[in-house]
Amino acid sequence: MEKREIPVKEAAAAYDFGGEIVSIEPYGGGHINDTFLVVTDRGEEWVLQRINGYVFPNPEQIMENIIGVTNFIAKKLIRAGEDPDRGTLTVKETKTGRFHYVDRDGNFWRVTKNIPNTTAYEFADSVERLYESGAAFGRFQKMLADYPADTLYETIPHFHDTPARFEQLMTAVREDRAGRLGEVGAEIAFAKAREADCGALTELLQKGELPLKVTHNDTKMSNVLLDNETGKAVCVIDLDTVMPGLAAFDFGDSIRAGATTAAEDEADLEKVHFSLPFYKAYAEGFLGEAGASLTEREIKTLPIGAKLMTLEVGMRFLADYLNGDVYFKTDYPEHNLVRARNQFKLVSEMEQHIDEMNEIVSAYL
Ligand code: ADP
Ligand code: GN1
Ligand code: MG
Repeated sequence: MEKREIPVKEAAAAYDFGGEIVSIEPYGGGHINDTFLVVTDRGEEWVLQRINGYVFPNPEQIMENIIGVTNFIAKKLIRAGEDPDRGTLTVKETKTGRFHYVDRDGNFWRVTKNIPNTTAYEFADSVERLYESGAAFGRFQKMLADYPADTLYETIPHFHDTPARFEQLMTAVREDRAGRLGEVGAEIAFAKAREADCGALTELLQKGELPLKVTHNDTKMSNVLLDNETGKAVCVIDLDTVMPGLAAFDFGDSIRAGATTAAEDEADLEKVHFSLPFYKAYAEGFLGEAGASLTEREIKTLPIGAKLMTLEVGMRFLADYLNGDVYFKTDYPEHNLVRARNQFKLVSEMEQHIDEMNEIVSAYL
C-alpha cells in the first residue's frame, strides 16, 4: 500500500511562527503521532504534530483535555514562582485563533513550544534518569489531584482495562487478519496462562477499593523531558491519554518501560532483564512526590500495576502483529512481535521478583 504524503507544509502554513521557517524535520521516537520540529530564522523551535486519527477518533476532545490540564498546571506553576513555559506544554494557536488545524485529508494538527535544552530519552540508561522520570510523573499526578476529573473526556475508552485488552488479543487470534497466527503459539499461550491475573486492578476499582485519579496513562521515559545540563525533570509531555485512571497505571507503565536493561524492541532476549535497582529508583522518585496523596491500598497495588501494564502492552503489540500492524508504528514486519516477546520476558522476571517489588514500596506505607 502506498503511503500518502504527509501535508506538513500545509499544516505549518496555518501558524504564524514569528519568523521564516528554515527547516521542518521529523522529531522524536513516538509510536503514535507524526511529530516534526519547526525551526525559524529567529532560532525559535516549535513541535508540529499530526494527531493519529486511527488511534484518536475524537481529536477535538484530546485538545480540550490538553488545554484544560496544561492551563491548570500553568496556574499552579506561576503561583509557585516557576516558569510555566518550561514546566508544562504550551499549545500555540493557529492564525485563526484555534488550538488545532484540520488539513485537506481531515487530519488534525497541533503545535506546542519546543522546550529548549531538554531531551526525551527513549531509554533510561541510568538510575538517576529513571528517578527523575518518577519524580516528574509523581509530581504530575500530585498537581492534578484536585483537577475536576469528570470534565475530562475518556480519549481512549478502556485504555488500561487489562481484561478488555486480553479479549482484544483473543479477537485478533480468531480473525488472524494478517495470517501470522502460526508464528505466535508460544506467545498466545503465555498470555492465556495469565488471563486470571488480568482483572486484579479493574476488580478493585469496581469494588470501590481504589480511587479514580487523573492520570497520564502513557508514562514511558520518552514522555518526560530532562534538562540537558542538570539532568533534572522539566516537563511531562504526550498528554493525549490524560484521563481518569489508577495510580498503578502510571507507576506500572513507567516500570515496564524503564526498569529494564534493554530497549522495548531489543530482539535479543538474553539482553532483556527486569532491573530491581531501576525499579527502586523510580519508586523513590514517584512516591517521594505522590506518596502522601496515595492510600495504603493504592501503594500496595503499584507492583501488580507494573506486571499488568507490561503484560497489557505485550498483548497489545501481539494483537497488532496479528492485525497487520495497524496501530503502532513499525520499522520492519516483525517489529511488533519482537516488542511483544520483549515485554513478556519482563513479565516473567517481574513474577520472580514480586516479593522484593512489594517490599520496596512498603517503605512508603
Ligand atoms: P507520540 O504519541 O507519538 O509518542 P509525543 O507527543 O510523545 O507523540 O511526541 C513524540 C516525541 O516528540 C517525544 O517523545 C519527544 O521526543 C518529542 N516531543 C514532543 N513534544 C515535545 C515538546 N513540546 N518539546 C520537546 N520535545 C517534544
Ligand atoms: C505508545 O505514544 P507513545 O509512543 O508515547 C502507546 C502506549 C504504549 C507505548 C509503547 C496512545 O506510546 O500506550 O505503552 O506506545 N500510546 C497509545 O511504547 O496507544
Ligand atoms: Mg510519546
